[in-house]
Amino acid sequence: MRLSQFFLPILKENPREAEIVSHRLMLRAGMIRQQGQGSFSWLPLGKLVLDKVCRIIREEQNRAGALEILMPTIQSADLWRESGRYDDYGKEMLRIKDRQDRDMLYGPTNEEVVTEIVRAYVKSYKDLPLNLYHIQWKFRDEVRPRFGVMRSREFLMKDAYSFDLDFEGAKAAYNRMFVSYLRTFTRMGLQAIPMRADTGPIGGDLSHEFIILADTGESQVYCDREYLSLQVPGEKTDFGNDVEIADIVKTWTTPYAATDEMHDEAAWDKLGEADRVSARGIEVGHIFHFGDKYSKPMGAKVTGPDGKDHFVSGGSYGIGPSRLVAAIIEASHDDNGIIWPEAVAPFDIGLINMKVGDADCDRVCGELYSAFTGAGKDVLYDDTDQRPGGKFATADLIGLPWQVIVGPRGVAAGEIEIKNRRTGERETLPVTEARKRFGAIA
Ligand code: P5A
Repeated sequence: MRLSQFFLPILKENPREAEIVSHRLMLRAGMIRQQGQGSFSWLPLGKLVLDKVCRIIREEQNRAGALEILMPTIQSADLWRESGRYDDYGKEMLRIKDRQDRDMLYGPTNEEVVTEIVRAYVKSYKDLPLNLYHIQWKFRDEVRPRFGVMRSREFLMKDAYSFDLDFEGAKAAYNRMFVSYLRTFTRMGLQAIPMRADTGPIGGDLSHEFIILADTGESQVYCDREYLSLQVPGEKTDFGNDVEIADIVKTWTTPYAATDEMHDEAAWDKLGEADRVSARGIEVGHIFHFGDKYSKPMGAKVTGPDGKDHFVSGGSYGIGPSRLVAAIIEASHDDNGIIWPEAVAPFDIGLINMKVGDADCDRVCGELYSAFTGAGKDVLYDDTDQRPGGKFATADLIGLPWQVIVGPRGVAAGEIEIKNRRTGERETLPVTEARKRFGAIA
């Protein structure tokens, strides 16, 4: 992508409304545009990152055996009357009427809709286990939308829903999602700690929040320092092996970790002073086991191997991709801007032409651009007539992992410079070496 043809509305000044660094940097880097209270448009740079985050989530959900669907945002109130949540949910739910005066709502979550699907089609235990997920917009009329996309009213959620014959099956499904979440967040360069959590309006008796430690986090959390060095399960993890998965969950739930609402002072006191981490945290995922909370009132049952009817045992599993984009920035930035982990970077390389119009710079940039893109790299080519200082500032602000800098003096000597955004290290290389560095053999 040529920057001259991209839409990157960079802000020079710090936006006054932004209280935390991720909100400030997302606005300054032209990633999002606020459209109303707690409501944002995703501009091209932001959308690229959001898509990369969603891709990782999808890959890990699919790996763990979940199947992608897509459910509507606008739901019928009648379904929610069946589960009993229409009255319980309170003011966070946006209630709407259609032209026939029917009560509708903008989904804050989808337990009812997905249970209706399962009730309609799944009749036998042989059709289980089943885990259906989608990545869809939600609306919650939050009391205090704040911090940009971190706590917005309209936000993206990956929500998965598992259905099993009994508790044992449901627990195995819960465990698979638990392990899948560990892998998902690690792939985004985040260290997420699962913590016992309150179940709130989703309900149930077993729940974990996945928390990123960050000073700007909204939750107070407590955990054993051991979590900071636990090994995250690798790509070869066998999601078909319930025992292996349960073992991983055991390892990740044995040391103490809890959010404020579930904090147990007695257990905490038993930890040595040096092992205690008491910090602020950002909740990026939340998983629930709730058994027959929805299947029973809504009549979602299957015939078991015993020939009898069983209400399916369920759980739901949420990740906030839009919040994650902000959380990644909270965890990875410096004074000059964002530092994207490679897996979610909007582009892999920022190719900077220091003197557009100089025949040699233009030629070398053109060649490198084709070579890098040919090697499968996403490249943002700064071919604008901005001055070099401005180009460097933009490249640092938008945080691409690598900058490849092409200037007239270097080019005359057959050399270019590369800069690693994270370490700040610069290296001068012959052009052919630079190609090789990014997998583009001359
Ligand atoms: C689990 C999936 C649920 O709604 N039902 C379906 C369950 N859980 S949750 O904890 O309430 O939300 C799941 C994740 O969504 C993100 N999230 C938000 N992101 C941005 N702005 C918000 N206002 C917001 N509310 C929730 C979080 O990442 C949360 O873990």
